[in-house]
Amino acid sequence: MALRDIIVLPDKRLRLVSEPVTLIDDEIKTLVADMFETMYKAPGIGLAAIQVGVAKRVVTLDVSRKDDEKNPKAFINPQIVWASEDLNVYEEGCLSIPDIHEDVERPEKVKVRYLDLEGRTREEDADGLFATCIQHEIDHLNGVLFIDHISRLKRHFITKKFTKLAARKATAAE
Ligand code: GNR
Ligand code: NI
Repeated sequence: MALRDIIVLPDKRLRLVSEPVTLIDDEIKTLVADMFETMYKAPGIGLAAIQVGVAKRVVTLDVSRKDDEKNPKAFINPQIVWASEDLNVYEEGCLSIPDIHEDVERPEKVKVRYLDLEGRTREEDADGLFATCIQHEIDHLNGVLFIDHISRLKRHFITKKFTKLAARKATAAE
């Protein structure tokens, strides 16, 4: 297992549409193990493979509370097959957009279809933080970020902040 670097805005790879996994081989299993390690270390409650620079439809997630037992879940090729009409607002953050938190409205409940690590098709009902997080992660697989769900004005200033930050870091490195 190994920690991987998490890419941050304005890295253009965050806008890629990730490719479906066709074979769950050792490379995918290593990727999943590395993603769990990277996610727990961050710490984060979810991670999409593109956040470690791999454009494959792989997600890790653990929304268990701090004092409870760990509940690591891996989703290969996840898709939302049903979403409730009722919506929920949750203050979201993203490891690829550090230190920014904004309210996002999404369906309150969803049904997710995915492959487990043995390649079996599974379905799971999600609500609460789990529903919010899995939708946030599936967005990543489609090149969508939570700031795409907030006002244009806020998104504009957040994008600008990270573009400036990257320019400053590039200059400092010279
Ligand atoms: O760690 C994370 N917390 C979080 C909080 C509210 C809604 C979504 C998330 S996901 C985020 C980790 C991350 O960036 N996953 O892509
Ligand atoms: Ni994220």
